Amino acid sequence: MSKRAFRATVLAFAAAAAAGFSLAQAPKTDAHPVTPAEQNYQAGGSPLASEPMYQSTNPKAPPMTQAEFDLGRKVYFERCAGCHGVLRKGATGKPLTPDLTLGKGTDYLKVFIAYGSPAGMPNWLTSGEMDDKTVDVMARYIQQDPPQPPEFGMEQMKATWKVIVPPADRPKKKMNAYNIENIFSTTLRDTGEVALIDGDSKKIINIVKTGYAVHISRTSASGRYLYVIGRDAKINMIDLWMPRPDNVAELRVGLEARSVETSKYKGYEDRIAIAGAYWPPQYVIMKGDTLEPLKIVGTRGMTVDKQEYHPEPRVASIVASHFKPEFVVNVKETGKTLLVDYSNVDALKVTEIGTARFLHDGGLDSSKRYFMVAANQSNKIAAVDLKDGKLASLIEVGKIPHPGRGANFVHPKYGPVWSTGHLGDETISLIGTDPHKNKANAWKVVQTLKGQGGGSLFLKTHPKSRHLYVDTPLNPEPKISQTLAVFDIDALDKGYQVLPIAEWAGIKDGGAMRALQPEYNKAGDEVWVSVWSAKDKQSAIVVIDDKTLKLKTVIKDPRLITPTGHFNVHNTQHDVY
Ligand code: DHE
Repeated sequence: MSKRAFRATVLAFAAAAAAGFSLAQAPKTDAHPVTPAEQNYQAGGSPLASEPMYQSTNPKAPPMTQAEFDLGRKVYFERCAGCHGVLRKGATGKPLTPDLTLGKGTDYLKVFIAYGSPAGMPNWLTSGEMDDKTVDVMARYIQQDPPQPPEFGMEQMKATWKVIVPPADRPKKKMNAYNIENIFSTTLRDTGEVALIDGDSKKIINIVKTGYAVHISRTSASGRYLYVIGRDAKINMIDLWMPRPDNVAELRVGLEARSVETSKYKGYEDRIAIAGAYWPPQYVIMKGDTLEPLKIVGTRGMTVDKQEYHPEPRVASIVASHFKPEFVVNVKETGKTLLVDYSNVDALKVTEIGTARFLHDGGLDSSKRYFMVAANQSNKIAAVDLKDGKLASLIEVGKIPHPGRGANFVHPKYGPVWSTGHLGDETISLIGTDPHKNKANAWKVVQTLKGQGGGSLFLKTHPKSRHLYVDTPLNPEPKISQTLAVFDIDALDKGYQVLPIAEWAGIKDGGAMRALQPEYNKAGDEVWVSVWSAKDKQSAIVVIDDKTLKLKTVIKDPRLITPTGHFNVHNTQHDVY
C-alpha cells in the first residue's frame, strides 16, 4: 500500500472507531477499555511459541510463505495469545477468528495492529515493538485458521514424570536445623528457579531448578513439601526435610499452566495434589507424594452467561477446601467454579457453580468457609460457599479486581472484611464476609479506600498486624510502581503512608524496577517485598519492620534474578492472609 493510501486507511479507521465500529463486531468480551498496565501484564509470552502445531490452510486467506507463517505464529504466541487466546477466541482482547478477520482484509488489519485502538489494543508499530514487515505478516497471519497446539494426555504426561527421590528413600524426620515454617520460596521468574530463603537468618538455603518462568509455590498441609509450577506446566516437588531442601519429583501437566495446590482436608493431608493448565484446558489430579498423575479432566464447555461453547477455558486459581475433601478450581473463560471432590478419584464428583467470566485469582475469607475469586473482566468478586457448595454472592467492585489472595481483617466498624485492589483504578474494595453475625454488611462493599493508583496486583495483612499493604507494580508512574501504600487498619479514613521500597533497596541501576507482592513472615511482624528489576540488572528483597514501618533489612544476592512472588511456608500452609 502506498503511503497515501495507508494514511487514507488510517483516517477511515479513525472515523470508523469514532463511530463505534470495532474489529470485533462479534460478542463483546470486555465492558471497558484495557489499561496499559493490564495490557503489559497479560501480554506476557506463552511457552507455546516453540511447540509444533497442526496447521490447516484457508484458501480464502492471503497467501503466506512457510517462513512468514512461522514468524506470525511465534510473534502471536509471544505477544498476542495472552489477551486473544491460543485459538484466538478472545479473552481480554477481542476474538480474532477468520470469520471476523477475513472480511476486514489485510490493509484494515495492518492499521489496527500498527496504531492500536482506544479499547486497549497496543500500537505495535508506533511503539517500536514491531516493524512494517512484522505488522504485514501479522495482518495476514490472523486471517489464517489458528494453528492448534497438541493435546497432552496421560501418555505424554507419564513420559515427563520423574521421581528423583522415591518416598522410601526420603528422610524419616527433619534432617536440617532450619525453622522450616519460616522459609520463603521466592519465584526467580526469568531463570526458572525458586530461591529458598531462611526467614530467620535471611540467607539463601538453596536455589532450586524449576519450570520455565516459574509462577507460584504452594505448601502441603503438613508443611513438609513445596509444590512449584512453571508457565511451561512443569511441577517441581521440593522436600523441606532434606539436609538441603531440593527436588524429589517432577511432572509436566500440559504445555502451559499457572496453578498448583495440595489436599488440606483432615485425613487427606499431603495425599493428593492438583494442577490447572492453560493449555490444554484441563486439570490434573496427582499423588501427593510422587506427583504420579491419576486423572486428567478437560474444562472445555459452555460459558456461564451466554451458554456458548468455549474451546479453551483456562484453569486459573485453585485452592484446597478446609471444609470438605474438595479442590476449588476456577475456570477463566467459562466463568465456572468447580468443587472437585477428591475422596474417590475413580468416581470423581464435581459440583459446578456458575460465577462470572474471566475468573483469575482469589483467596479464602478469615473463616475459610468462603472463597473470594476475582472475575476480573466482569469487575466482580464471586463469594463461593465451600460448606454448602453454592454461590453466596456476586459483588460488584472497582475496575479489574486483582487481589492475589486478598487480605482479611476485622474492620473497626463493619466486622470481618476481605479486600481487593484493582488493576484498572486506584480503589481498594473492602467486602463484609460474615453473613452470620454481621448479616447487614455481608457481601457488600462496606468501604472503598483510595490507594496510590491503578496497576495494583497484590495486597496483604496478617492476623497479628494492624497494617494493610497495597502494591502498584503495574502503574506507569515509577513513584507509584516502586513504592507501597500502607494503611493503618484502625484509622483507615486517614489515608495511607508511602514506603519507598525501591529507594530502600539502594540499587543504583535497576532499570524499570517494580515493588511487588508484600508477604509476611510466620510471626507476622515483618513484611517482605520484591524489587523486581530487568533480568540483567540487580534485584532485591526489602524486609519491612511491621511495627515501625521502617526498613529492617535488604536481601541482595547475584542469584536473586527477577524475584517476583514469595511464599512463606507457614502462611501458605495455613492460608493466612
Ligand atoms: Fe500471575 C497468581 C495467572 C502474570 C505473579 N497468576 C496467579 C494465579 C493465576 C495467574 C491464575 C492464581 C494461582 C492460584 O492461586 O492458584 N499471572 C497469570 C497470568 O495469566 C498472567 C496475567 C500473564 C502471564 O503471562 O502469566 C500473570 N503473575 C503475572 C506476572 O507478570 C507476575 C506479576 C510476575 C511473575 O512472576 O510472573 C505474576 N501471579 C503472580 C504471583 C501469584 C500469581 C506472585 C501468587 C499470589 C499469591 O499471593 O498467592
